[in-house]
Amino acid sequence: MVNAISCGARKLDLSCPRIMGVLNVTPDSFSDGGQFYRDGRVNTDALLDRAEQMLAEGADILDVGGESTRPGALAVSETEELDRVVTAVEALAQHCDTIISVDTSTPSVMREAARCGAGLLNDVRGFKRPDALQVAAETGLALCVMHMQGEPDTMQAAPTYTDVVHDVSEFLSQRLAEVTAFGIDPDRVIIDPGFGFGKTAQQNFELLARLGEVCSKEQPVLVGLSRKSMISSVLDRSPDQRTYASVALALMAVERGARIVRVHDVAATFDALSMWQTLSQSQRS
Ligand code: 8Y7
Repeated sequence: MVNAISCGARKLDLSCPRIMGVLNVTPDSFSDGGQFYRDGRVNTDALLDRAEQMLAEGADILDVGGESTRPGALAVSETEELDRVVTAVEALAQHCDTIISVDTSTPSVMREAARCGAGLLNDVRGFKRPDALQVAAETGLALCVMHMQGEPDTMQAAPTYTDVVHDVSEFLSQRLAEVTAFGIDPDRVIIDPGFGFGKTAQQNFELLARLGEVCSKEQPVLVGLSRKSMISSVLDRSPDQRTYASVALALMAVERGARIVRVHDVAATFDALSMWQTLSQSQRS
């Protein structure tokens, strides 16, 4: 089991579960869209305030995204995405002492983000765009490789699997082999089953129930369950009313072996995971 991940100049110690806080610089992300990006520009002051708050609350990584991948989201041009991400990463790298992750599938954005001080490339498309893997390899940064069936616009139409856990697991193993064949050290790679990306609510819950099977590999597993619509398949809650359910899902994922959770509600998640960590140490001693 890999116990630390090299994120460029920084190392992420994974001896306890880690929290990735979500910071979208988009006008239209489903949960925090428009907060830090309005009228065609990044609101750097608001972004830095929120970043500082998340770090104070216990975030270990900040995940910056310039493209919304929610179904039906507006397409963003490469120049626009570059501008959003570069502005945000430059500001965060200057002011915050933390690992900056960039949520992108665009090779030019990966390259520029690395130049501005990012430590982790988080690609929901699994580095499948032409040149993505080559560019990611050249940056020397860590990679989060995620499973998605289909493309954001159509992925929820009719997701089908023989066995969702087996299929996702196989995909991640294959992709890991392809990534390392590009010369990327396995200690730079995180894997992610991609909750909500081409999966029905039932498939998402099955994936969570059997997450241990995905976590049995060498690579650390990251999960994003925060405020996702699988919650609304059980409870009638708008995204900003999904905090308690999200904390419960994060805890269940960590209990099954996930090492990093991507969340909107850092403070609540930190308290819950601190209890988990304390309990797991008591069991050992
Ligand atoms: C995930 C993610 C999103 C996830 C990773 C949302 C960018 C949708 N979800 N990245 N990104 N894993 N690695 O609901 O599950 O936050 S965006």
